[in-house]
Amino acid sequence: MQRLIPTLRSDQVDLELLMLIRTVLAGCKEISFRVSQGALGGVLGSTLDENIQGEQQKKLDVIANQLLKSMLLNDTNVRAIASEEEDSIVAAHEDGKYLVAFDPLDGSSNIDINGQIGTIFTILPAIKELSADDPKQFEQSGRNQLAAGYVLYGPSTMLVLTTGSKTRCFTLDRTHGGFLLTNDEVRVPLQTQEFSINMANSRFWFEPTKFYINDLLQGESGIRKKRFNMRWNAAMVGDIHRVLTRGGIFLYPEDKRDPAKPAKLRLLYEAMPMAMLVENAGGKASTGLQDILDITPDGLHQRVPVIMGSSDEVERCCYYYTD
Ligand code: FBP
Repeated sequence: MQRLIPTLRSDQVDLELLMLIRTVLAGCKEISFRVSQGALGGVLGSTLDENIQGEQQKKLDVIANQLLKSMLLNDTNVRAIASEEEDSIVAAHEDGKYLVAFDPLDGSSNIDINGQIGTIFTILPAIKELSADDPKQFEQSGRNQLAAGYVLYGPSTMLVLTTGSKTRCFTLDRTHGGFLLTNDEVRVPLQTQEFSINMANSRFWFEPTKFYINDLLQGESGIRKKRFNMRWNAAMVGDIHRVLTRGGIFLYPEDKRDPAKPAKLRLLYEAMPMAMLVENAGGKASTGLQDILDITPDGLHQRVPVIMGSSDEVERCCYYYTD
């Protein structure tokens, strides 16, 4: 089986970018080990602290963030980093060519129940004219991403990665500690009969979401004339992995729960990298009104509504938001 580095070399990926991807993955391998230790490693449970999102931090959120942060700040290719667990931009090397934004531990609510969790990351070019500590470094649209990926800590540890062309899957071989290529070209089926949304929020949804989901739930007797099934992992990394593997549509729409924060998922280190992976696998990623990759973030922790997956189904869903 082909290893990660020769696979990326065959894509003529820039050597420095390749080395940086290796740094990110070295952190993820350590996180994978800590996750697999669970209670034995004392990594379960919460801290008493809250992050800038107002969320109580899990011990593993902090451990994963610290691991990735220290490895990336030591990599001379890095100009600056941004993380879900860091209030603001963290400067690294003034002459670093790259920026890295990441969600160190996605699906935090699954940690204590041994559920699927993961690390999501994106790599952008550093803006030469700006200093390393200028938050405007990350005000770049998703079309500027040089690489995007996630590592899923599940029964096996899997890496899903794109460096601009294909979306590929690799599996961590624990015997020699390296990622081996297990799917050379991920393709999301155009159509699907599987949707993914937190139904518990339905009374807070805006009309377009209510109408769209209601039409799915009507199944064969409704306008869709076919039955739809539902899945919800409560971890975007797990839900998107299922969508990339067998198709589907994943939604985290805006709702009325908190008018100050109508959307939940973060653009820079959740929606943007996932959108690049899905689009490069032939799927579609939208807010309902525009492609997620066309948005330029105006803040490190900006939130956006998310609809992504099988392109025919996402297109159909977007009609409900544009009409
Ligand atoms: P974090 O765990 O990184 O904060 O991510 C947010 C998230 O857990 C997503 O992974 C997931 O899709 C969503 O929140 C689950 O939300 P809910 O708790 O409303 O089901």
